[in-house]
Amino acid sequence: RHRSVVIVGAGPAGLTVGNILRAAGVDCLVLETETRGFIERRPRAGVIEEWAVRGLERRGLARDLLERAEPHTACEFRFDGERHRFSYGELTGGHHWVYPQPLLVTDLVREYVDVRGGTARFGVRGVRLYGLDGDRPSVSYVCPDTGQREVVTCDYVAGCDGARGVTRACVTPGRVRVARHDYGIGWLALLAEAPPSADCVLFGCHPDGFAGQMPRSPEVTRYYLQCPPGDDPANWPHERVWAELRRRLEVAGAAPLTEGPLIEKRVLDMHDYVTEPMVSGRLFLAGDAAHLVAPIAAKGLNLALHDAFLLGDALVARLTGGDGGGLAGYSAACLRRVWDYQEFSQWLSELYHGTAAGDPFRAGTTLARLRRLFTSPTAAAAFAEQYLGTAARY
Ligand code: RFL
Repeated sequence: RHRSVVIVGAGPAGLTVGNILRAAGVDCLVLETETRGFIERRPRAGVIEEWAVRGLERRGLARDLLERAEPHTACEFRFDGERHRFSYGELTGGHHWVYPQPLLVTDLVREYVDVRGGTARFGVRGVRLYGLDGDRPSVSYVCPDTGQREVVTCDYVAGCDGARGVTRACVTPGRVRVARHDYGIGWLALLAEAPPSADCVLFGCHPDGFAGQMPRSPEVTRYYLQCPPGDDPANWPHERVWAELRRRLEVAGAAPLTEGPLIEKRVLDMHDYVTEPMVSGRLFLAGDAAHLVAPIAAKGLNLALHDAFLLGDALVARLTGGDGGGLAGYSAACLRRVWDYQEFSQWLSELYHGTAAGDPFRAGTTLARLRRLFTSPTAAAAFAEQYLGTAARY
């Protein structure tokens, strides 16, 4: 069997590429290790930038999102025992959208499979890629129903299988460089079955460690607590989590935190990588498969969508009009935004974690950086631009 494009991974990147291809009548196959039910419920990101929502909308993929997502126009820093509201909406007229990733994935799968008639195989095992340097690569996988290995030839492979996928390892050795950065910091990522404690994102920059709150829905709220990397979530029973969140987030004049049962508790080690170029022969990497950005600045999903728009459009131009310019420029066009967001995440990491580094000098410079956001309009404008992802033309 032959397909124009085989897409490995049904996350936001893979499903967006699939939808763009199907809208142009390009035949493709999506291969996913998990079940459809599982990916529709997997909790992760929730903050989507305005340009990304407009990109989805232009491709007919934002109908439900625009009906149900909440625009957010402010965040609040809490440090030195005080709250400091940062109204980036007032400053720039811009906003973020809060829309939980499982809802976005549910919309994208429905549109791809049920509306645009795309083919997807869920629950596959053992995906392998062959012949990527030739003009007829192939992909094989073990089909869950039969246990048989199936082989599909194709023109292009889209590697959209996330940070733990297999496609990144299939690049031709020596032609691709992976740049890595390790923050040496862990975050305990929590989902609480409780309404948000404040109407906006909270960043607690405390000498005992960072704590954050991100509203997800009226019923569910995400919290983060800085912890040692590799820490065991079992070290964080309910009482300890809420005591630590209160210590790091509660300040004078703010309502107490709204507690609730913790429905997710996992430790994320803060690290980044960037694969350069994001292309090897006929394999094009997109999203977390190509680059991981620690969730410090909530940028990963946005970068995945940016790649997917460029890759989907470039594949359509190549396969329907013979124009290979988009594919030739794909990696460089993605990487400009990737490096910009990586740099912002690194800058923001110091803002979040610097006061807890155990170094009075870093604590001093971090507090100066925090105060500058509220005393210098230029510093505030620069932060707002990067936070919203509107900083540069890429
Ligand atoms: P995904 O979403 O990981 O999807 C990859 C898909 O590939 C499948 N897969 C395979 N399929 C076939 N064969 C294989 N060998 C396979 N191996 C894996 C997987 O099952 C999966 O379905 O990657 P994609 O599409 O690149 O999307 C990236 C985003 O999911 C990710 O960047 C964000 O979730 C990061 N992130 C956040 N990003 C934001 O922009 N804003 C946020 O607020 C935000 N919060 C977060 C986050 C990530 C988190 N975690 C869990 C790392 C919060 C958390 C806790």
